[in-house]
Formats: sequence, structure tokens, C-alpha cells
Amino acid sequence: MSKKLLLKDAHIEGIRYFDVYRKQGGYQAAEKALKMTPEEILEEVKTSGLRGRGGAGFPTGMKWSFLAKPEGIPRHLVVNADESEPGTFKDRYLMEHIPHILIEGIIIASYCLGSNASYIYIRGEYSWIPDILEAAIEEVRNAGFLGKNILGTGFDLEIYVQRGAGAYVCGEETALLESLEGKRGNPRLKPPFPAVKGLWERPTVVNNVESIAAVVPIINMTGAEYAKIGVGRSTGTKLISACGNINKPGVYEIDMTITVEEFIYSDEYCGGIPNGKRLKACIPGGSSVPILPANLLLKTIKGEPRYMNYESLSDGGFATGTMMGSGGFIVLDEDQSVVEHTMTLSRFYNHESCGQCTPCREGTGWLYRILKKIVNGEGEMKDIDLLWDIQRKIEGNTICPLGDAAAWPVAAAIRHFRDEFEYYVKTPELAKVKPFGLAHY
Ligand code: L3W
Ligand code: SF4
Repeated sequence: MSKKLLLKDAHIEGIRYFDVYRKQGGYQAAEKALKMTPEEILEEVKTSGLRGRGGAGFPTGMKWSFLAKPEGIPRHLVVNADESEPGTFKDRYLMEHIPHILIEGIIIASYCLGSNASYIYIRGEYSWIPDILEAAIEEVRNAGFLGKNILGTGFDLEIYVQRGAGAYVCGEETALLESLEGKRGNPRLKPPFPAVKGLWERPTVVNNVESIAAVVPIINMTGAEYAKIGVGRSTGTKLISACGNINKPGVYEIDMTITVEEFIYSDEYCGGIPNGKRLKACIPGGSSVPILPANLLLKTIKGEPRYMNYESLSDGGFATGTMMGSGGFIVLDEDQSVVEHTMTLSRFYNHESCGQCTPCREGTGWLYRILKKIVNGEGEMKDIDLLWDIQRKIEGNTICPLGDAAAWPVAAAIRHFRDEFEYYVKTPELAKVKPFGLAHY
């Protein structure tokens, strides 16, 4: 049984409301933190080993320590709730069911960072969640945890909820800041990082919803105890949203010591693949991370089991590994077509490109059009090499990671499933026939 820190009370009726959350020990971490110094809180977060839960896995304590503190200039905390990565819906679950763990985390983080005005930027499509968050904020204000002179500490805090307008790229932290400032959400060049020049050019920390929520158990149990959960540099617990060809899609909290096999087949998690089908492939960290075929998913190239953590999933680099990413776990059974799946993703990235950089603006369109040509049975062998060339020219040559995110799925699909691309080219009429099984491998 995996240890639960964030979802431990998710089953309790009414946990969305302040009184019920408080009865379960809610806001004790905030009370504790407000008696500590900001430096002591930072030390706990650093000791915990918490890594950013939005996709990049950057150490949270280190990010907080980078925050510039020029005299007389306000600082901000911005929570990235723009969760738009295909396959990722864990922050939605957390905000819908336990909004107070996020609000409590914001209070602690804001106090630590010296932010008197903090923001939650939430994707526009989550249209019903801002009401939940705003109701929770109102309850917390009435209880004295928000506003002026919180609990008599002299610390003031306001939390604002801002809805996005439906652009995936606004999940990229600098595009998010542009959008929050009321402009078109175009990513900025980095450096400067937001920690130095962020919202309205002020020092800003941008953290994912789950990262901020994790600060609550860290303060409650201490960073050292949190660091004992998990393995290596994958400390604490991670929320995984599981979908695709599995019996039990949903959001699970894991402690990063379980194997991928256990996660897919155990009844505690995905419960196996429907109708006794075989596993073909999986994208474990949201659509941007490389797809892995079943053999490399269940074992690394060294023959060791593949674990659900940052290090094990990326073992072997992109040649034989992938990434933990946002934890959006997408499972494909033997009937799924990797080529068609890759085309769908390419259409998405092409549509979501902001158009600022040529390799991304033009390259994503080329990827989509060539993949569509292959799927429609009009592909030629040279198109597969052209796809490879185009993704190489995008990767690393753009302002923001959306370019890489568009390139990696294509690269991984060709690397691991080239024979399937060739099958489409050689036998276009057969490629249309379902089930499109493992048979031809
Ligand atoms: C100050 C330095 N700050 C790095 C900060 C930086 C950012 C964080 C990580 O995300 C991933 C990609 C996909 N001084 C710093 C510094 N920072 N050096 O650390 O930065 P970085 O550049 O490693 O990554 P990133 O741009 O934050 C890229 C994933 O995000 N992704 C997923 C998107 C969707 C979701 C979702 O729906 N939940 O996350 C898309 O690309 O895996 O690896 O804060 O400022 N010297
Ligand atoms: Fe815009 Fe794409 Fe360039 Fe990112 S990589 S800034 S989405 S054009």
C-alpha cells in the first residue's frame, strides 16, 4: 500500500470545505509555519528534496532560494494551475476535491517567499474550479488565515484566482506571466528567469499546484521525514493521472518505489488492460515525453525493473528511457496505432504553437502534414526520414519547451516503432484494418 500524503483525506465527505478539512488537521502546517522564520521553512523544503511536479522536476527549494530580494520591490508567488498537458489531470483532481491543501500550501510558501499577493492561474477549460477555489479562499479569510496581519503575525496575504483563455502554451511559466499581465501569452526568452524578473518584472516564483500542496505535509512531518519516502532524488509522493487502455483510469498517489508493471497491473492502481489485451506502449509523463514500447517500459536496457520515479524512467536517456514529466500516464494496448497517435499529438502541438519561432511554427505544421499523409496511406519511405530531420531541427532551437514537446513524441515514435511507420507506407490498405496488433513486429 503506497503512502498517501496529499490524497489521504480525499475519501472524507465534505473535505472540500474548511471545517471538515480543519477537523482532519488542516491548517496546522500553516500555523506551525507562521511561527517559523522564512529561512527555516526554506531549509525544510530544501531538505525534503521536493522536485517540481509540473513536468521539469526542478528542485523546489533551489528555485525558492534563487528568488531575488531587491529592497522595496514586491515579490510574488504564482501557482501554475494551467494543467493542459494531454493525459494530465491530477491538479484538477486536487483542486476539485481538496482545494484547502493548495490554499494552505500557498499561505506557507507566500510567507516563506515574502509574497503579499499570490496568484492561481487556472486553465480556462476548468471552468467550474475557480468557484471552488474562491469559495475556499473566502472560508479561509473568514477563519483569519488570509488578509491583513494573519494570526497576529504581521504577515498580510491576498490570493487571486485568474482564469486562462484556453492556450496550452500559457502553462509555460513566462507565457503564463504575460497572460497574467493581460497580454497575449507569448513565452519570453530566459534568462532572466522569473525568480529575477517575473510578474510585472518583479521577482516571482512559479510553481505547479501539486508542488505547492506538497509543502503542507513537508511542514507537518519535517523535510527530513518527507525525504525518507521514495527513493534517491525522487522523494515524497507523486500524483499520477492514469488513462488510456486500463481498467481503472483515475488519479493515484504513489511513493515512487513501485515498478511500472505494478502500477499498470495491480488492482490498487490501473488494474490491468481491458479484455486481456497486451501492453503495446506507454507515455508515462504527459504527451510531451517520449513514448516507450512495452519491453523498455517494464525493464530498463540493463534488465532491471523500470520504477515509477524520475531516475528510473529516464534511465538510458531518450535512447531507451523517457521522463516522469507531469505524471500523465497514457497506456496503449496492442490494438492502438502509434503512428495515428503521433499524428494526433502533432496536430495538437501545431495548433498550440504561439508562432514566435520559425522551427516550431513551421516545423510542427510539417510534422502534422507528413504524419497525416502517412496515415492516409499516401506516405513514402523518404517521409519517415524527413519527419526525423524536421524534429531534429526543432529540438533545442526554440524559445520555449513547446518546440521540444512537439519534437520528442515524433522522435520516440520513429526510434521505437519505425517498422510501424514502414508498414503504413508499404501496405496502406492493411494499415487501416483494425485490430492493428503487435503481429507484424
Ligand atoms: C532560476 C535558474 N530559475 C531553471 C526554473 C525555471 C522553471 C524551472 C524548470 O518546463 C517541462 C518539460 C516538459 N535560475 C533556473 C531557474 N529555473 N533554471 O526551474 O525550468 P526548465 O527550463 O527545466 O523547464 P520548464 O520550462 O519549467 C518544461 C514539461 O515542462 N511540459 C509540460 C507542460 C504541461 C504541464 C501540465 O499540464 N501540468 O506541466 C512541457 O514542456 O516535460 O520538461 O521554473 O524558471 N538558473
Ligand atoms: Fe511559441 Fe513554439 Fe516558440 Fe514556444 S517554441 S515560443 S510555442 S513558437
